[in-house]
Amino acid sequence: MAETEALMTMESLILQLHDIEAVKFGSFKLKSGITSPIYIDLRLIVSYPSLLRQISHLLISAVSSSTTFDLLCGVPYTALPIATCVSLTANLPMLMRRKEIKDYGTSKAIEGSFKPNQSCLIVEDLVTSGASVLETAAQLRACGLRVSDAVVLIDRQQGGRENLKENGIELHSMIKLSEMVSVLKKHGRVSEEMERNVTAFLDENRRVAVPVPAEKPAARVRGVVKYEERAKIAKNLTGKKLFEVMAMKESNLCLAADVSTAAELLDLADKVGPEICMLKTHVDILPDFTPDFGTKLRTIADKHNFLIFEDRKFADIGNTVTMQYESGIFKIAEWADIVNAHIISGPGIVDGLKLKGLPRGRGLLLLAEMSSSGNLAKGDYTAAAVKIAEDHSDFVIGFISVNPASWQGAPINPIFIHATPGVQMVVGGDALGQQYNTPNSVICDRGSDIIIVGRGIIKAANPAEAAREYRMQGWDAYLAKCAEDS
Ligand code: 5BU
Repeated sequence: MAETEALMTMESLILQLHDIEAVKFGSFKLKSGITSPIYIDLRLIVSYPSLLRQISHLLISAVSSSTTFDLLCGVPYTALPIATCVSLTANLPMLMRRKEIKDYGTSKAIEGSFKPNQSCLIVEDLVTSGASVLETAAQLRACGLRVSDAVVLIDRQQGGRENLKENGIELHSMIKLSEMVSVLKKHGRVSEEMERNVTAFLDENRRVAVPVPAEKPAARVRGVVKYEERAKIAKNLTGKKLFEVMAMKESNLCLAADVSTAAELLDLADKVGPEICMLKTHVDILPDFTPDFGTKLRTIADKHNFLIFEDRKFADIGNTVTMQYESGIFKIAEWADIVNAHIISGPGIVDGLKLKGLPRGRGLLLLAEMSSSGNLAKGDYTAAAVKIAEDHSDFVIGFISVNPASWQGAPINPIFIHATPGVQMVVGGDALGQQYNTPNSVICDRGSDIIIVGRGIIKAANPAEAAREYRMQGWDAYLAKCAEDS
């Protein structure tokens, strides 16, 4: 297409969007929280097939000249019809991303047929900060797909391009907001004053940060102490080491290695090892457990520098747990750096575990909250866990918690670490009561330190790649929390 012809097409498209009232002027609060004098609602285009066709032709021409892709995926929901048209016109197979994970059926976040390592183009209608594109990219990457490009009809020129670039994605945009307004001005659709307003607005809002997810629990975290500082004040050797490993590996990711055999677990530990600060086991689910399991896992943990956490959830009286911890088939105390315990039986359980664990330099996490729906660990129960931890801070290294930022009473003591299960890239749950929050929500809004991820990683086509994505999201959230607090 000649350049003038392309410009005319663009102008005509902008005017048509204005005709159908997909572009509005006034005062609008955007998803990112900022107030804008211009609002664009592309959901309307589904009612105008010829416009939809023009848009998809334009999007294809923008990318097909430079790179080729194996697949495309629209960002839900407005871009889905656009992506479908692009897929049909370009004969490029399409994937669909779910925003919510179903708790029945296959629970897949990405629907469609694909193979790991295929390249996938993201199709979006409008980009402000780029947050929605990044969410979709994270899901695709977690499935082992390569994502390097996103094509968008309208770029609001508010940092989306830069935010995406920082995440390895090049943005191809058809229409920039400033161009759109000048075309509308040229054709007498907006006043000179409105054009000035929009230009001033753009100047003031060049970089909109990627927002935190919409669901916001009680309180934002204040008084962030960096992991390396907390390593210095932690009283327990294992707690200290955990903070050090996190700072050194830039990882606050714990893998919940709930696979079906010990052989599989050891293989997974070696593959995902570089990405994690801690690996969590349920040793009693492994049918091929042998006494050398601990030594083998320790070798891998030492190779990749992560800690081993057996999620044993001790719950009995002090005397019984000493035996459960040290003896039996599993001899947990011999190989697990960290174990956890319910406080239902009272502080004696900590005394019992400490008796066997402290001489070996081990650490204990107390279950102050749980991730499953309807659980009873809240209020006074959570407060009692904090009190027991304070009384045993030589052995207790922290908590299993879900929303420590909302805990009433004293601020969170930075010597204690918070590890949170129930983490996936999207909010949702499973059919048996598990509830998921995103890494960003867990670290930034809920005030936790470690994301514990199981099925989000082990069910991914490429677990190592998925772990890398979770590590980056968890770490970015931590950096954002530190930056916000400074
Ligand atoms: P998932 O696949 O990411 O849902 O796995 C979560 C893991 O964390 C799994 O091993 C649970 O046993 C563990 N877990 C949990 O999900 N919720 C809790 O409150 C506690 C542990 Br404590």
